[in-house]
Amino acid sequence: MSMPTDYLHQLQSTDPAIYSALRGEEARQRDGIELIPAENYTYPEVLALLGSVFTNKYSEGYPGNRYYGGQDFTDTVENIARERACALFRGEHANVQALSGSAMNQAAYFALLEPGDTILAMDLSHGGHLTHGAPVSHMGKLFRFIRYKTHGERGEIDYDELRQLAREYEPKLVLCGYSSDPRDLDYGRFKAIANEVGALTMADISHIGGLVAGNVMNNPLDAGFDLITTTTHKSLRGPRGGLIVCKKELAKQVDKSVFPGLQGGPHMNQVAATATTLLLAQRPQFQDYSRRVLDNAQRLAVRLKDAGAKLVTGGTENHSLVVDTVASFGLTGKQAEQVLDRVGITTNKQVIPDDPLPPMTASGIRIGSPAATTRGMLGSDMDAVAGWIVKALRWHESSQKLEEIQAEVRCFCRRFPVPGLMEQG
Ligand code: DSN
Repeated sequence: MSMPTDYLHQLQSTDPAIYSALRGEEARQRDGIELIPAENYTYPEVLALLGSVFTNKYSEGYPGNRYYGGQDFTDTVENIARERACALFRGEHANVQALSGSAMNQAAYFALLEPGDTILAMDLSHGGHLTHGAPVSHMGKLFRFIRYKTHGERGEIDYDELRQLAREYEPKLVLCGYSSDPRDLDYGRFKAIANEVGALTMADISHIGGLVAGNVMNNPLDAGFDLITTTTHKSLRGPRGGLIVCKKELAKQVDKSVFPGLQGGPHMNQVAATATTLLLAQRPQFQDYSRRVLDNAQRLAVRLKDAGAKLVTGGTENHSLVVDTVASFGLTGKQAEQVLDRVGITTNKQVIPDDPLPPMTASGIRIGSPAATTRGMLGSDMDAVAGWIVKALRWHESSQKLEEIQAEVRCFCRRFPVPGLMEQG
């Protein structure tokens, strides 16, 4: 299946500047290795639905109870998406309308809390997300966040410290989940601590949503969590968007919080694409894919460590890893990201725990395996990728070396088609 080509030809004559940028982005995605852990290559079916006539439709409200007419088909797709989300994550109720991750988390907080309430959440530099209470985010201003950190070489959560914080601050919500932490979490222990102080439990599994759906990582709902949030475009491979899955008793307040509390009309092209993503995530092939994502991340971690790189947390239990580039190569995260961009390997600068450098410079880079795995790369391919990363960062002052590596990367990428691209180069 390919993108609707007639639309694209029309675009070429209507808006050549945007058409040419689109072609440029296609080539960038095709000719380089995508290692940002939050990114992926979605399915051709999802690209088709995102570009479909569902984008024309306003659907404020929920199936069977909308503010506008003409909802036969939108109701069908939203009901299917909700049912599939519940089945996949073993939840009782799902809201599939959040426009993306930040909106999803904001809606979840306002479903459960009043402004000023206390939330126990992970510190940003230890892997938490902006919406988990970073002082620069609106959420950080509206709620009182108490932050826990990771500890030791393995970067683990100290659950005794967490319990002490919970007893001292009596949060109304215990929040776990991360955007940059290579470890799995013990949701049972989070839940037990929350129970002790009468707090609700929420897990933001945005990064690992696909890995939980693929049953290769723990599911917080199995441990009795009240609510999970996940974006749909990361390890889950779907469209940009957010899902909230929760207990039945929270259904009404969650739905009211998303609409009309926070958003207006949902993007029904995105909801339709989410429905198809959730169907595809139920297949055994998706479980195999999820397992390969973990295997590839571990292989990358081992090879980078063998080559002398220092990994924050020393390794990985999920799809991602963080390299301390200052300690390993004498480069800031920003410099390392730029060097790797030059050879066609895309990563992102990343703060490390209690980083002395600001986020736009950072002491590390974040690397992840979901996108490369989607293209069909396996363990031996990860050996080559790790080799190029280390060579480029070591020889960053040699333009000739960087050009050689870029040529090798480009040639390597031709073996791995990008799903949904019309021209594979
Ligand atoms: N931007 C996403 C990430 O990179 O983790 C989360 O907001």
